[in-house]
Amino acid sequence: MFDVQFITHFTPTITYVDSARIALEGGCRWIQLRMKDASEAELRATAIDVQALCRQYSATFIIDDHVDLAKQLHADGVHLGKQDMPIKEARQRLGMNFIIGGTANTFDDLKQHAANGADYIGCGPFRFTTTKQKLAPILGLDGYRSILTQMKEEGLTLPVVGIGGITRDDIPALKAIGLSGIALSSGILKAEAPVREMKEIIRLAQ
Ligand code: TZP
Ligand code: MG
Repeated sequence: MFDVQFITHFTPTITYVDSARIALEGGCRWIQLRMKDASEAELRATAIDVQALCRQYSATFIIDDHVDLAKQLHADGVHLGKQDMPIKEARQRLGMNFIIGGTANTFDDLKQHAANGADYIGCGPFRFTTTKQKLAPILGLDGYRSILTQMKEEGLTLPVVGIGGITRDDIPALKAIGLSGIALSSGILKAEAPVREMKEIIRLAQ
């Protein structure tokens, strides 16, 4: 199974909750609530609504950055970047019953996250995207091949999800090189028919 994670992102036309609903209606079963620059109150209220939706669809619900909120709400997990709470500390706070994802831009990042107890890695960027600021160097397929080869050499087996500028057309190649899945945002939010786009992505991921 090739996993598909939908990551929310601010748009002037689709609310965070509606975007999660779109992804779920399109068959996605893994939502990451990412709300850069939102107030604590807005984040919390949205998280409660998105979590309820995810429960309706039996989907996994994880929150970007906010470990304590994830714990309070009994979310399924968190996703942490290199500037966020260290994964080791998050694991201490959350215990083993939460999913902890970590962002890696290099094999060294990945290795460190694995040693610190990450459950999966979001690895990228695959290509340029405006969804994230201060983007790390582009990996492309060759970057992933190199990271996946080094993982094999060192016996690391945790799931690696590709991220950054991924569209439906990339799925066959990303599957073929051995990634565990993809995480995407604008590929859905900027699509003409977002639910249909997610359906197509889920179909290609099967
Ligand atoms: N990190 C790199 S890209 C990204 C994050 C969190 C968001 C998803 O990007 P895209 O290009 O909109 O799918
Ligand atoms: Mg972060």
